[in-house]
Amino acid sequence: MLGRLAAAGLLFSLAAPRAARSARNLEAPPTASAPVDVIFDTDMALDVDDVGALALLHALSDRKECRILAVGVSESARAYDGQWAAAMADVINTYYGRPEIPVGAYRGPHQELAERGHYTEKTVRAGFAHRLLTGADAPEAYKLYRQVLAGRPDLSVRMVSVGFLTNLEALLASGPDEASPLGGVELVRRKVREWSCMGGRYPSSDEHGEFNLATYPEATAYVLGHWPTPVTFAGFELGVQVMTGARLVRERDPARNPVARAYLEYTGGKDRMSWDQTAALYAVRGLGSGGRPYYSRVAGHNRFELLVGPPGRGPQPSRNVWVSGAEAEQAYLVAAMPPAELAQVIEELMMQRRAGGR
Ligand SMILES: [Ca+2]
Repeated sequence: MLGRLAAAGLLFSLAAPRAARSARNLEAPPTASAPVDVIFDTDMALDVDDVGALALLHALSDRKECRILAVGVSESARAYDGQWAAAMADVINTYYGRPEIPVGAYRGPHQELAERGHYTEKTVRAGFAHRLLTGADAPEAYKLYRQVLAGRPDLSVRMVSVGFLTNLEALLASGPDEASPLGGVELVRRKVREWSCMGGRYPSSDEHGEFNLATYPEATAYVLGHWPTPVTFAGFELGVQVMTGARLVRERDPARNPVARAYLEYTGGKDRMSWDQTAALYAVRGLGSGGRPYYSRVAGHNRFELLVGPPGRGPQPSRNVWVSGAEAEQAYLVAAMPPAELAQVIEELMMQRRAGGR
């Protein structure tokens, strides 16, 4: 592994922050004082923490802390995972009483992955109400995001991504359309306040990268090189310590609650790491809530490097490296409470009974 790293040549690196350092720095993290508008971008079928994150956002919506404007699936709708992920997202939205939340899908090329999200197919087929049957029927996510962003006040939307950056690449690369005369970068600059990204490892990954950033490395390089707003990263090392799901499966009925069902299908009832929930929680509550600090942040920027690796199957090798700098518009999160306490905060939201439901 080390030999491969030493032999790897740096092809190019991107991701120096381009946004102007102005009032939009990271000194004003989100607070719980007003509902936070979020777009949730997910690779839901590959792991179950995406389900936990979307459930958490619905719980926070029931508490009037956020609004979910749209959900986008970052796996290609041409492939198994993307087809079922979109239906799974619709199942969850419908369960929480928000079937109107639009669900979009990525339509670009599919990166073949060894693991497949069978839990989504099993849960969707288990009889939970939903209208969207497959990602193939969903609108293209970046177009959906353009529509949603164009209709929102300036600097009001928080983007939450907990999977691949395929949709965000398509959004940034998009040109004017019927939704907006603005190009993608300018539309994001105008409408998005901050991007909360589960991706990368901090202060640096090895040459295998982190799954979300490394599976579509060209998309990652493009997005990190062009994203025009503050970004806060929740890294692998944060969520890997935060174990949730077992209590959810024990105390909620998997026959009635699709979140519990998805966890049961994926984990068999055991706890699972909570990578995606850490980013979703930050997007809505910022560094803490109710006088309880969840996180602290390390300022700087995330340098993403595409490496020259041995020819073979799979994506090009990549890694991320944190470059510290107090004036930067990016940060990564560090837990400010013991992982078990953060897990309790997250799991209680995942378990929160839906408004008017059981
Ligand atoms: Ca994910």
